[in-house]
Amino acid sequence: TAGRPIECMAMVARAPKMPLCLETVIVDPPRAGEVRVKVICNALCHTDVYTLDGLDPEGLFPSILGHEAGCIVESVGEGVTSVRPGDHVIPCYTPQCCKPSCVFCQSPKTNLCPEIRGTQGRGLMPDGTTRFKDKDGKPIYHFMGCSTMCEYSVIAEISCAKISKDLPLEKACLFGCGVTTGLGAVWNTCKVEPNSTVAVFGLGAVGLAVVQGAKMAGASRIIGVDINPDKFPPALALGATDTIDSSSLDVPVQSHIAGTMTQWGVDYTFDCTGNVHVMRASLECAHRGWGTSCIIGVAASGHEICTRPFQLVTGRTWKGTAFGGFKSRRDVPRLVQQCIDGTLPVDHFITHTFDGVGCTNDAIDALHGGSCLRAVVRY
Ligand code: NAD
Ligand code: AHE
Ligand code: ZN
Repeated sequence: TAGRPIECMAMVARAPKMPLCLETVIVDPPRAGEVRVKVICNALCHTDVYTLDGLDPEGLFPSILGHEAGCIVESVGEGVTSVRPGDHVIPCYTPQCCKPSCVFCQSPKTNLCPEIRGTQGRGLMPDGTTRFKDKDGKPIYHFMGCSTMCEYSVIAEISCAKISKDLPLEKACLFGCGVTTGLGAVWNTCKVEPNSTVAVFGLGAVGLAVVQGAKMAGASRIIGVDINPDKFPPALALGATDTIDSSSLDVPVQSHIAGTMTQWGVDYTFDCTGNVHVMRASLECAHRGWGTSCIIGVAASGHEICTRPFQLVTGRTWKGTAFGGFKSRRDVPRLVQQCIDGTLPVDHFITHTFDGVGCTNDAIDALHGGSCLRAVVRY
């Protein structure tokens, strides 16, 4: 197939708030610096649903969503040297160009390589064109530089993390977004120290990865907050010491944590909901004098955060993270290796599996159902 267009099945997001459409699409061969991959499985992240719901200011239609996948390289474009056909790769929406001239890749302080961010946000490959078209020849947009709700996709070489073949792609795909993000928020963005106290708002896959990462970092108290008590058993199993159903409180959850459960708040807090009111609560229960609150959740278009500046004057820090601060091509292979070695179990995140790209709407229903962490669709 190398060098030729591939006809295959994809779930196309035709319009906001509409179910995905199972369609035959044409996937063009990779151009210079690009890689065409066979998608073996794709896990659904809340951000896919958020974009499909029309909440992403960068959302485009028609597009092929999906960004948490396990893939095998099918063919490579001119000049590609870091991967070859047959390699197992995780597409990463945060690329890593590694150029000496990239001040972001050269800095240990960030993972936010901007090399292809402009075209990625416009649903295009780095040369400004798309590799997907429908049966009528009409272009379909890319999404987050990944577009993995398709049997084949084309991604930039700098977005491809090459991983060991020893971890089944069904598990490895989790490192494409949510699990990596939650762990990295704790380890890289906040650098949670042993004996720290932590609160986690939203106990989906991202929040539970924060719980798992905090436990591994040696946190002494981990408070899990959700409005769905079904999320408490997995949180407790991963190391949460307390759980709060914030919908059943008669005081603001920040006063309950900083006031009732603790005197001054907790050392680190994480928003894993995308709700700006929760982000405020999360900041306001960070410890007076030194508490840090990290925003992980993605807020809907037009929503903004607010708090009294006094919250910052009195020593709290508000920060955020993308992909947990991990440098994708360097760090994803390391996380996969930790999983193979048994020091980073991830099986508990896979609560649902489906067979066939056409089942992606079932995965969306599962995520809406409330008991789902990650639904993995095997193609
Ligand atoms: P999810 O839908 O599986 O989990 C969200 C959880 O938040 C659910 O358990 C839900 O019950 C809970 N929740 C909702 N409203 C709440 C409230 N008011 N108070 C407390 N809990 C509440 O989603 P996910 O896949 O775990 O993703 C979580 C968030 O992180 C999403 O906003 C997603 O877009 C974002 N995200 C960001 C990054 C990043 O790099 N920054 C990466 C992955 C995901
Ligand atoms: N496109 C949106 C925001 C979406 C967003 O913030 N995405 C996160 C990743 S969510 C993964 O599930 C992110 O890392 N953003 C950094 C980036 O460069 O996209 C908007 O508001 O325009
Ligand atoms: Zn995601």
